Amino acid sequence: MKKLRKRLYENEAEMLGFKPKPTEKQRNTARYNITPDQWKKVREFRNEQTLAIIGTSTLEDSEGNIKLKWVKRNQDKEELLKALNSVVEALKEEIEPTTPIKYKSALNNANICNQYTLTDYHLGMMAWGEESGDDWDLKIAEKTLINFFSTAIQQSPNAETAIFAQIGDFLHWDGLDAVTPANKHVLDADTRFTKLVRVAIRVIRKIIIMLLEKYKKVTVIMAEGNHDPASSVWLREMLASFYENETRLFIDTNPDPYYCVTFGKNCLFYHHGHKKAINNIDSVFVSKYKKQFGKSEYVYGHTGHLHHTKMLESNLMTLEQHRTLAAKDAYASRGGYNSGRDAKVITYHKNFGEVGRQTININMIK
Ligand SMILES: [Mn+2]
Repeated sequence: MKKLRKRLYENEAEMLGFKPKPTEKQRNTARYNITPDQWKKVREFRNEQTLAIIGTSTLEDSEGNIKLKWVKRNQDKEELLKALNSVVEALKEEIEPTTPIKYKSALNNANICNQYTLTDYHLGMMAWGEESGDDWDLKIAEKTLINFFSTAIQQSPNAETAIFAQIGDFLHWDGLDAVTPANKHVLDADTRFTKLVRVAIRVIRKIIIMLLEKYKKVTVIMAEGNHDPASSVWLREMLASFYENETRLFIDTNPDPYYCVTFGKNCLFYHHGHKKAINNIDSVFVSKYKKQFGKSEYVYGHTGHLHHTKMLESNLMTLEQHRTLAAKDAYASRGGYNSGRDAKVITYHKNFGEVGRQTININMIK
């Protein structure tokens, strides 16, 4: 039989029939090889003793041999011990083993969708750190965006579905001249348009591969912004035909700058914010997507454009204006627009709406 090595007090050793050690020191540190049954006996003995014994006295002869031993017991404590034991017994009778906990399939991954929210990335913009706080150029922007997606994909919960919501101004400028399309304001650019187009295509393709590796189904919104009304068109169309055979990927090619994705009971809207601001956009979304809105229980609208966070809730939906990961250009810096830099992954549940979010700050991915 397997033996246990246990430290026993002198009286316990004696109880089991061992000869006590000759000296006080040896007795204090004595260890014995005992059977599990003997150990059980010792524990029972200890249980009985602990509460009730309040002290012991011994009478020794001139050679140190114990002649007499008194064990002082507390009558009340003995009674208490008995009472406690009966309570324990009663509790044991009343406790019924629980039935096994059922796995909630309503909380599994198929019911979750992660929205990678990216806006105003201003790829191709040039910012000089010394002047506006942080450097920004094509190289930095490409590296930062890949870092964002690898961090964000790693941090977001497992899910079957993802939305890549690019809400506009992905490209800083929109043609051979680096100017704003509407007012022809000259922009700080890095540098040649063909180079910008190449990097844009390359980085979006990399992101799509990363997303398809994690998700069974991916929807891509390439929203129009005021900086890239034409480039967002060719980006959407190019991606749609390039990935024609990728059945797990859906590229939204809607030419109207108001976009809608539904997921379970969620209705998700996107608009850059250049045509309609966050304060009165809810009715525009609803009027354009009455059917999708009517079937949904949780409704969210997402915008960008102004580079700073704003959240509000109307009677129709929750609205959120997002920050950007991009650095400030000289125009923003000189104008005193100093909002923080981050991007978010928002997690929606089919039945419960938004259930979580991951915020990736620029300093996590620099
Ligand atoms: Mn904008």
